[in-house]
Amino acid sequence: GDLRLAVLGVGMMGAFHADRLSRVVRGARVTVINDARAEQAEKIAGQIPGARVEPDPLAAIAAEDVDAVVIASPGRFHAEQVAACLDRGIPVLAEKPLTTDAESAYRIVQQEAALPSPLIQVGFMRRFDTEYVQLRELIMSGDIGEPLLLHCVHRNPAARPEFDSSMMITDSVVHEVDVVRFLLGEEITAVQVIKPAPTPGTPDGQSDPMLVLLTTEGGRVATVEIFARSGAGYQVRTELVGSAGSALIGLDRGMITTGPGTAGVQRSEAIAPTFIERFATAYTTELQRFVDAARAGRIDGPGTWDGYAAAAVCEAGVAAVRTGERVQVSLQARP
Ligand code: ISE
Repeated sequence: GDLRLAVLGVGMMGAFHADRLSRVVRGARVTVINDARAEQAEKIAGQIPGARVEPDPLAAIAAEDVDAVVIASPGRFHAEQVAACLDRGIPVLAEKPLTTDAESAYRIVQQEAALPSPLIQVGFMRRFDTEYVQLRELIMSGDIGEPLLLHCVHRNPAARPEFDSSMMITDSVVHEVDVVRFLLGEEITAVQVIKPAPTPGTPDGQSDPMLVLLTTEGGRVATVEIFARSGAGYQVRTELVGSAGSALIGLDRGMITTGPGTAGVQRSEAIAPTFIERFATAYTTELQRFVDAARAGRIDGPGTWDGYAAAAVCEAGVAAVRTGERVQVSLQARP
């Protein structure tokens, strides 16, 4: 029968997942909705036929009418909720970050490694985006030569004041951390952060934008420009420079218009307002992959090790923001 899911945390992301799971993804049914805000839980459950609210996240994970869990609660709740899913032995799609620090993420790695088979898929949805997949295939084909440099741009239009420089690393740059590991197929060994003059609206004591330099095992370097508050649409681009050419992904498709500008006739393109529009198809593919794998009893896709490695790099990144130093990343043994 259908995979019966609990969705924990129904803010922007969780509400989107719950909707897609109930209306678009095949073989899935949302039975339980949980959110720390009772009103929000009621509102979302009210939009999903057959879904009920469970106010306690651990009770939602334990519920009899739940076969698998999607965790989209704030990152600080992930460690406990993911562990509870592993305790019960049911599959879990955990939104990024897997957890907020390397130590708790590694505990999850160890807990999962002791099970007969992996149960966690981590929400690195860019791995399901057609352009990232194409870029990876191009690199693997060798047609672009040796991959040398990656330039990543990640601009969010706006953010709440609580979205500080640490969260810019753990919640936003974490995607580039995974993209670099995914595209280059090697671990990141050091992180450095440069803090340009802040954009207006940056909260006191915070840095927005930042330039993050990621160095890999093979000595390759990725630059990441991160804005929480660029003021101008959602823009995520990645350019790979290889020894035999370069490739750029992430120019928004959508409507292109031409019209008069200050320098004559200019061409303009529509920009996705948020990550929901930009990555809608990737999120749906991600959910379908999780549901298919959970029903087949074989979880795949970005896994716990990817979540742990990203947490370790981001922990170093947060230290790099604070100290201004280049911070080394060292990973524990892979089980
Ligand atoms: C958000 O949580 C996401 O995961 C988006 O993909 C990212 O672009 C954004 O910066 C994060 O806040």
